[in-house]
Amino acid sequence: MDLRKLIVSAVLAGAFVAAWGVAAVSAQDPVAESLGPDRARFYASEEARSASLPSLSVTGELPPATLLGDEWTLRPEFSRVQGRASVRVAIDENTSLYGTGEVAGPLLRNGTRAVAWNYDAYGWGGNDLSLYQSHPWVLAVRPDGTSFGVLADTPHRCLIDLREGIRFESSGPEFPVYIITGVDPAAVMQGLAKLIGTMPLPPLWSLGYHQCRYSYTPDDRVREVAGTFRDKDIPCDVIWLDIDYMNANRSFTFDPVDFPDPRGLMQDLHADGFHTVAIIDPGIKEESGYHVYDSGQEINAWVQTANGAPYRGNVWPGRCVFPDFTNAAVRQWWGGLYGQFLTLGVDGIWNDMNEPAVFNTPTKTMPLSNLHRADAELGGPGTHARYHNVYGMLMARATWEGVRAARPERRPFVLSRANHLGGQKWAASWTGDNTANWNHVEWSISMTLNLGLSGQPLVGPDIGGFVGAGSDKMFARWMGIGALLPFARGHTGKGNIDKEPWSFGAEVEDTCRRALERRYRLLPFYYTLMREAAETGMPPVRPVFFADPTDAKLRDVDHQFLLGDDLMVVANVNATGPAEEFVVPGGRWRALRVLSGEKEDPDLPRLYLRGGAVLPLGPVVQHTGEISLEALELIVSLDAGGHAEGLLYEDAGDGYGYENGEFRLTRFVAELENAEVKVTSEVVGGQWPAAKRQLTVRVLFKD
Ligand code: NBV
Repeated sequence: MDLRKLIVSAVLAGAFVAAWGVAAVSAQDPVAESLGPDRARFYASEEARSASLPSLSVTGELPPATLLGDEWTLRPEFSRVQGRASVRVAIDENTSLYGTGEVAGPLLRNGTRAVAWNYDAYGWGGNDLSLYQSHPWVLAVRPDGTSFGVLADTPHRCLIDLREGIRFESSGPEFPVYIITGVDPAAVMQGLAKLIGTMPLPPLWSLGYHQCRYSYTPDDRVREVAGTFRDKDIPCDVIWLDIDYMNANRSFTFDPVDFPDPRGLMQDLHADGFHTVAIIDPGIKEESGYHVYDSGQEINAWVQTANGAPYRGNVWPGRCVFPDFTNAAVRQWWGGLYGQFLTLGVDGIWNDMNEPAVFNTPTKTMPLSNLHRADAELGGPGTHARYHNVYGMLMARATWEGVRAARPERRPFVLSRANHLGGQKWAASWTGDNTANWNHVEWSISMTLNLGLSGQPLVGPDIGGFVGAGSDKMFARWMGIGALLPFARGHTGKGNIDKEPWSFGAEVEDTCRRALERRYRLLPFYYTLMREAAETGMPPVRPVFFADPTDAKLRDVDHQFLLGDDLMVVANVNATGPAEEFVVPGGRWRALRVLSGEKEDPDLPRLYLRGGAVLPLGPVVQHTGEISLEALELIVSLDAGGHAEGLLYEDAGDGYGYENGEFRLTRFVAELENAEVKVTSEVVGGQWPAAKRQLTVRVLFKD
């Protein structure tokens, strides 16, 4: 049914209906549309609806809207606050709020404010309202566990005020609001994924450990760091090249003196089982003769000032112009630049400074009056005020699409500092320039969780801290935690002390080795969770309240998290230990010591396996290229009924064969029968033949 017609006829019928004592519908009344039993969309008015531009976040296919029935009780109240568009959704008492993207501080967001505005927040702390990414989205969990989510569909600067209910206030035009309801938070997360899409399945190597610093240079230092991992038997998959590999900070170039033979370097690294990720910044040096500037100039690729001239701002290379990623031809050109670059053997791409950050301006970005020549599908030409928050996301999109086109047989891996709600389709995230202190160790967990609850599953912090030195203990404990988060990368800033796993002496080195061996043993499980995230939008790392959304004591737990549904991590987030008190969700949770090495290491998080779970573990390897699941260990933790089950997803680890059935999804079931535990396996998905392998089964008996 055409909703517009329906509303018009309702307006015409208004006077008549009013005579019967029912409110008349006018063009100024809010519009409420149903998009199925658990989704609704609201506009401030019919006028606001017809003026609304295409969504930059909601890209999923939606059914035709129908009129929302009275049974739908969650209704946003639209108003204007000091001239700005504001929307409030009331919450019942004891409703817990989460999400809101990349926010510092505790997991539970009730009583907080954040401003969705991508910002170069170097050295950020707990009082910063805007970090690098923007996710105008809130997940609400009621005391009985039923849940809903509210999405403010605006790319404009937007306050998210959770001091009294849920309120969004934007300096842009009126915006639509989506509300998703669900029986529990997981159902809402899956509903969100239907609106904003999911992360594509990442290559397996990107789930290994990554080592970075600003910067490893010259090339021999890169080789030395890589070689030390192998010499010391510390697992690692990826070495990163930060900006000093470039020729005077020019994106898509290598320094001819410090990196004279990039192809040779990548070959050596590959031969040793490493992948490399190289940084690419959006600020392009304004310099004729530089191939990126020249080719961009030919298509007039740059964001413009209000007068239509190319906008110039200073970043690392000096005076720069900035590609206008809102324009398809520009994205195509930018994507094309990777063709040549990747032939050098670079495996993944890191997009930095794409808020976009600009030096020497009070706002640290470009003027809001700058002009973008955006595609009609994105809303057409508009100011930087509209496109600021999606600049990084669209850069990541151009990168992802370019890398995919250049190497269609492999899965792109892109990391982006700036991003926006829905941007998980094109890039993974890290939490920017954090600081080596214990707050930041703890926030590594809450931020990863809240980004996961905002649609971004592949996230982690700079393990060890970008700013400041920190202590030995802090580094060891941070590695213990970071090794269990989805994106595991050690990184630190220029001039800072060394922060490789061996930089803090033998004891810390041992802890780091154990932490990373754990991660690698868990990779079969982690990869299975990543595939679930790609399919359904469920984050691989979940708050503990997901284990029982009705349990009030699980709602504000900051130093624990779940991997999938089955593995609970209890972390050490301060200098003293072992881990402070922790909460245990209902059911059985058994200590999992097999992943701790011969002796319990108090600096590593403790692990607990849910009763009812079968956990697949691989062997210790030095990098993902060594993984062969011929030897697989199953850890069985039976529930009270003597039953347990678990899933294992396997495929080639890269490429797209899995889209044509070249994968295997196996369900393992364990049953206690007459004092014997019987384990069976069944292939439940994919056309890869069942593997012949050596299975070791361990049953955890102690409660
Ligand atoms: O490229 C240098 C750094 C990078 O290491 C860091 O991770 C980014 O967040 N980059 C910021 C620019 C300079 C920061 C001081």
